[in-house]
Amino acid sequence: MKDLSACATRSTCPYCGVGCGVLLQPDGAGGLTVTGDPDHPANQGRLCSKGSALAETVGLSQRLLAPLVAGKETGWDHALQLVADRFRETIAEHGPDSVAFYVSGQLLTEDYYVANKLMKGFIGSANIDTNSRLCMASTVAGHKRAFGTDTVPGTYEDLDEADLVVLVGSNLAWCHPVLYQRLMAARQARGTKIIVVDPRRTASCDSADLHLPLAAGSDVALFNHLLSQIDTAGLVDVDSLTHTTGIHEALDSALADDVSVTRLNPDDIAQFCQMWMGTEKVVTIFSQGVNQSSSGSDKVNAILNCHLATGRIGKPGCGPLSVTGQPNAMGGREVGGLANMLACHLDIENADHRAAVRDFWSAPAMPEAPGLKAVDLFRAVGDGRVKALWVIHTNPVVSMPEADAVRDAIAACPFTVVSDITARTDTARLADVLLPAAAWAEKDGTVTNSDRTISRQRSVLPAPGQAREDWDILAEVGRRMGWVSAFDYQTPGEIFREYATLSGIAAKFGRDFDISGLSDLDAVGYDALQPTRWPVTATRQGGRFFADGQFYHPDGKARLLPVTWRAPAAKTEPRYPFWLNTGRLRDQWHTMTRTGMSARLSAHLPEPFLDIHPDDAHVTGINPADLVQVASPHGTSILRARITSDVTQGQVFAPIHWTGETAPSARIDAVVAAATDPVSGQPESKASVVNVTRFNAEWYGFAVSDREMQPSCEYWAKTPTKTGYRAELAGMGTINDWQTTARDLFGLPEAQTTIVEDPARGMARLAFHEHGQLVAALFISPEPVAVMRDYLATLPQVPDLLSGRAPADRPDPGPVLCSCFDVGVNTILTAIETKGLMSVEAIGEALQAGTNCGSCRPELASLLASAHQKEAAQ
Ligand SMILES: Nc1nc2c(c(=O)[nH]1)N[C@H]1C(S)=C(S)[C@@H](COP(=O)(O)OP(=O)(O)OC[C@H]3O[C@@H](n4cnc5c(=O)[nH]c(N)nc54)[C@H](O)[C@@H]3O)O[C@H]1N2
Ligand SMILES: Nc1nc2c(c(=O)[nH]1)N[C@H]1C(S)=C(S)[C@@H](COP(=O)(O)OP(=O)(O)OC[C@H]3O[C@@H](n4cnc5c(=O)[nH]c(N)nc54)[C@H](O)[C@@H]3O)O[C@H]1N2
Ligand code: SF4
Ligand SMILES: [Mo]
Repeated sequence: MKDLSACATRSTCPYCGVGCGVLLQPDGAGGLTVTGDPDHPANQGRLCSKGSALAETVGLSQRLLAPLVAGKETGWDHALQLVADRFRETIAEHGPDSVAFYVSGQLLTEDYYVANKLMKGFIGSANIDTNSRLCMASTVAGHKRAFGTDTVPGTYEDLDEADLVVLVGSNLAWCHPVLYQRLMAARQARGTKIIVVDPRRTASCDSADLHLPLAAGSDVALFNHLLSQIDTAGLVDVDSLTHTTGIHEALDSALADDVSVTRLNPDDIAQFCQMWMGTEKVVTIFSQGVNQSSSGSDKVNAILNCHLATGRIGKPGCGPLSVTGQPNAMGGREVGGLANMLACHLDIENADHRAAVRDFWSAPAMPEAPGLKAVDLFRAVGDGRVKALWVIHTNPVVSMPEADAVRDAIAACPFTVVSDITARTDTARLADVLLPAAAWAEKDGTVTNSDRTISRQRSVLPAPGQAREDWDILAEVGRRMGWVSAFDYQTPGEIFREYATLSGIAAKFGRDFDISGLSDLDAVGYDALQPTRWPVTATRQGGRFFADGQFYHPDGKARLLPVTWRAPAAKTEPRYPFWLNTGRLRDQWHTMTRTGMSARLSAHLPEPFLDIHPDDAHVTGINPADLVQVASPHGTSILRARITSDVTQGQVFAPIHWTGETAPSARIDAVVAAATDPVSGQPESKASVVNVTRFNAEWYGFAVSDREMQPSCEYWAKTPTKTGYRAELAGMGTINDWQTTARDLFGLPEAQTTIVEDPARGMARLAFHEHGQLVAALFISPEPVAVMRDYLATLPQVPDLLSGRAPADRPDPGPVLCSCFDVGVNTILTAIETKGLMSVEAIGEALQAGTNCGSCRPELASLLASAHQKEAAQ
């Protein structure tokens, strides 16, 4: 491969918190080449499937290119003056707490800093919260309670040196794939043991030594049991105890808990404890299965208790490691993005901290109390307390729990501003003012990843149309609201310098976050900034925290916290007998506004689904490929049933990615309840109670076309293909004229049609040609349509369209498993069978699958295992 590093620009992947370095090379025609940066410490050249497909997401087809006011294009002057005036008027009339910002862990640190300064220092309200409330808030609360500050003690290198890695509520294989590959490399090299604690069997279980499918929300009971076993075995570390308080209270609570609420096999629990206690170098990685819970903060402290009691923290190869979700989730925590924090890990409720920030900013008005946290913030929008709202870089109509109520609240808000890169989101569609933001490859700034490494994001493409960077838009609104000198920024580098200087002041209060060593970075230095792990001071750079026994509570000690298991907030009952768990898919990013543009990424799992256990499917009369309706007191969602024992009985699982743009009846957060953790305010996105019934559609359809479709039936889900779009459809009511329906769907009033119809059986197959070329097809059936979808999606290269079956010489590849080389499940299964392939490596040699980014290797392994199992059974 050509060495790009010499001429390419170094930047950072805009997706997950692993924070992989990328090399970007513009092609001069608006496109890019994206490869992994071999010199970045987070990934050493590796990228996952999403990172590898970044170049496919920079096109302008979906971009918002000009400000819109009431849906009409306008210039910046008009739009920004309107925003500044309306916010100023609302504040003048109703006070500073009548306005709010809702921002994102995907903002760059510089964007985030300006948003916070504007709201907390100048508007004088703390009503700025972020989607990190849905993501990291419980970890922040847990860290602060244990350590006195929100510090991640360890580093990624700990994964190379650990002997046991426990994944708690983390599907690392799909959500932090490059870290997972690092773990796999360590396992290969040193035999690292892996335990997965997750109610669901995930791709991360494929290489695990032990999987504990615990009952939803029962993690505290499991880790309390471990703590009591640690005590019984005499493994509490006496030396470490001199640096902590609270061991007795924590043990009392632990002993009072009953591990049977986990509903785990006692032998598995014993094995878990033995492995944990018997291994000095243990890293406990945790993520949303821990955080997104009404006892999320207690789950975090239950885990931290075990590490603190054994002194397994801050030393090579051991410690708790919270993996962050978004690319700058960590930066947002540092910069005070949450409504209860100030910049640089200072606390809003601490008068000395407030005074220091006020003086530094020369701030006219500082709030004295925390602002509204996300769930309460949207409730305040709903009941009219918040009258002007600015949503930046997030899509709450899709991602907030009780999403229909959030949608209605935003729709009714007197003044809503949305900054996004596209107008095609459920939230952007509700904006009074829609502002075009510059996208990832067009903006400059910094992000911090899960192990405290600050990396530069660098712009390599010009911002299209009128698009501007988020910090720039925010600063101009600040100036137009009257604070000219405070927001007189010309470059993100100036903002970063100011922030680094403030961190030096914060350090005087004994705070951990100190990057004052970067406060005199000039423009050239900022441009050239290499990945740097904080702290960065005159005397210290990077490294681990806490090995020295120094913590950030006033007495310098850590706290072990007494925590007690609590069941999830919702309770199952005959009307709502199932627990609904939600989470992520390998190849999609959240609400799909970017990954959804890549046909390759969309081919992995192209339709929203609900995983349900075979016994539950049997009882509810659900067959494979049926549509099901999931209902809660808050809303409903229609999804395709997948019958699988990956979920336990009584539990169902749905992915979070589908939206009004891609599958309007499948927004799963419409169903999810907005119960929150009392300490962190984080919603319980993983344990709602629901009812599941068969959705008795009267007809089902599958459509392919070379253009976008406009479905308008009860259920549809639309995905791009390499040559156009494919869609699943289902509806109620009898349709007599399929031809007219199909013409409307495809926008093809004139095209030549071939129809094969069997009205008695409710079947229809329609093909449309333009200029002799096949351009669209629709298959209708009274049952879920049985056609070879992945073959049909190669339209127009489909010789015998209306049979819906692939000819023998062009077999149906099946759903794409390896998105880098576009290799389908059927192709792999055939190769395993005909070529006698015995390993993932052999599949790679035969088909290339799994040899680039490696994200599909866990799935290849499980496909191989099931194929061989089947063979053995024959
Ligand atoms: N492909 C992809 N990667 C991503 C993202 C994406 O959208 N797509 N988003 C990024 C973001 S912002 C985040 S926050 C991370 C999230 O990364 P993860 O937290 O790894 O992902 P999730 O799928 O949300 O949830 C993890 C697991 O928690 C389990 N779980 C549910 N309830 C419980 C419980 O009570 N206890 C335990 N122990 N486990 C439970 C679920 O079954 C699920 O498998 O991923 C990041 N990476
Ligand atoms: N049920 C359930 N709900 C969940 C979760 C779950 O596990 N279960 N997970 C939660 C978590 S952890 C998270 S992080 C959230 C994520 O949820 P969201 O933050 O709502 O999802 P995204 O799709 O990442 O939204 C980002 C938006 O920013 C836009 N954008 C992209 N680049 C830019 C830019 O440079 N500037 C601006 N201004 N806009 C830009 C995108 O087009 C998109 O509309 O979802 C949460 N919701
Ligand atoms: S693991 Fe994948 S999504 Fe995450 S930063 Fe790396 S390349 Fe991007
Ligand atoms: Mo997240």
